[in-house]
Amino acid sequence: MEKTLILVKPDGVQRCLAGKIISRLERRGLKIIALKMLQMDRALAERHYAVHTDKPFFNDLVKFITSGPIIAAVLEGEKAIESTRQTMGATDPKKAAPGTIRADLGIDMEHNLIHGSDSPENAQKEISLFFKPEELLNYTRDIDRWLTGS
Ligand code: IDP
Ligand code: MG
Repeated sequence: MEKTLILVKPDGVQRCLAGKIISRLERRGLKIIALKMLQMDRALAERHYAVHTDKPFFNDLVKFITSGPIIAAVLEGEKAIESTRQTMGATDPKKAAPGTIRADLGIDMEHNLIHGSDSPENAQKEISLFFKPEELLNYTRDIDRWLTGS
């Protein structure tokens, strides 16, 4: 089973959309195996967005992601990374497909509500920035039993 990291960004928390965003991912079958609320500091934000260090928007990105509380979660499921990215929609809410979180609820490139890992390598790195291994819970949901008939 694949794991991915999501962050409900400060705009999601401020606009009271955190539950709605997480619910859309849960409805796709993704399983929450870790969850916490925190406010990122600059050091964590710089590590999390290290691939964007040289981009012109890097400073604004770090400023925004550290501007208020966020919710971090690890989601598990088959093709969890792709499935989460699909449900999120394209980076720019104006270009995202209707029905996606960003298209339906996002405002602009900066205020696009959610982060999701984009590859298995990055997912592993990002999960370890936010969670200790023992914070990822291993459990079976009722629906998993129904699906597998076990
Ligand atoms: P992603 O979140 O869809 O994976 P990335 O390219 O990894 O998109 O960029 C990280 C975040 O940086 C985006 O979610 C968005 O908020 C912000 N961002 C990306 N490109 C731009 C830009 O051209 N201008 C302003 N902000 C941007
Ligand atoms: Mg990205």
